[in-house]
Amino acid sequence: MNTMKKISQLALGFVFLALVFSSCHNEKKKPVIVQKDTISVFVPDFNSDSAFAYVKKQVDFGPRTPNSKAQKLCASYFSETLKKYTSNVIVQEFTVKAFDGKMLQAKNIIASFQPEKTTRIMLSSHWDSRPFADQDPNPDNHKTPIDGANDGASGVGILIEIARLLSLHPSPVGVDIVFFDVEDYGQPNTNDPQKEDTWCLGSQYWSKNPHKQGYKANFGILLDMVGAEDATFTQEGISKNFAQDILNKVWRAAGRAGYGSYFSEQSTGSITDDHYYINEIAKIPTIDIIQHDATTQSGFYKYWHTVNDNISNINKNTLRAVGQTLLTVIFEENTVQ
Ligand code: AHN
Ligand code: ZN
Repeated sequence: MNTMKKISQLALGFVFLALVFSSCHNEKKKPVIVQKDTISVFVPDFNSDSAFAYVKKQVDFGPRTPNSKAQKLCASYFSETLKKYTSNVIVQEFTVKAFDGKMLQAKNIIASFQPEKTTRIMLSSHWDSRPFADQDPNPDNHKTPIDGANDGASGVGILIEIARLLSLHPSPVGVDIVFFDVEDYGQPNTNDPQKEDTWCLGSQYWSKNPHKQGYKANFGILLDMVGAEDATFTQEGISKNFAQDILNKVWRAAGRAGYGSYFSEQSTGSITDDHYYINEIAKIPTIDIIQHDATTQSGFYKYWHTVNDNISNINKNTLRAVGQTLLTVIFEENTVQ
């Protein structure tokens, strides 16, 4: 037996004993097999009431559309709230030109946990809401801004709850939480000639100008429309092309967390979402956890870009399924499953 092996087995024995002696608290510990020893890894409990309250708080500002007062107030709410959970909060301010020629003031918000750690996971979601309900069955609503309770606020609510938990329980790997602005001001699908790259302007900006020079994460997970009752998350095309191993990791974690029924092995079409630019430009392998609904024509959430994407259609069980899965990924990273 060589020296390296001896040291690693001793270290494992120590970890094992240390955890047995600390296991008298009623905290959740998941058994994980490492070589021949079973060790327990602490995974915090996701609080779905808390996450729901973070979703509602955003929606209560009104639609967070670019250049609106709600956008300003909600951005301040994010920095104030995240600063309670970490001292490393960066607000990236920029201006982008929309498909309609409008100049949009935008803010990406980044909260980092344990920035000194080199092994890092990046979690993201967009926080703006679409200024036009152009998929609403009633044409009178096509110019009405949406609440975006699911399309935007659900992912952000889950990530603020994770920020709260990371402030109480430091994770074994570093985590960066990124809220992208101006994802949802894309060109409507009309007969007009379609322009390129009109969606995801905030993530395009961040991918070309990361908040820290040379920023790297081992992998990324984007959340989009993660709050509807009985949602199914399928394996989306761009995620499969760039990061099949991360899909496997997250889908397995969902199973261990007890939420495998939300995560389907089915492969579905590619979606131009923030993760496309994170993969293509920033080169961080990133998946999109996004609801697929086989019963709608778009394949998206049934109230996607309609005035019914409001708080009454947000479900706490789905928020918990996604949140607890992410916590399992974060806290079991660097262990052998
Ligand atoms: C397109 O429709 C090209 N992308 C949809 C991305 C999206 C919009 N996600 C939420 N809202
Ligand atoms: Zn949208």
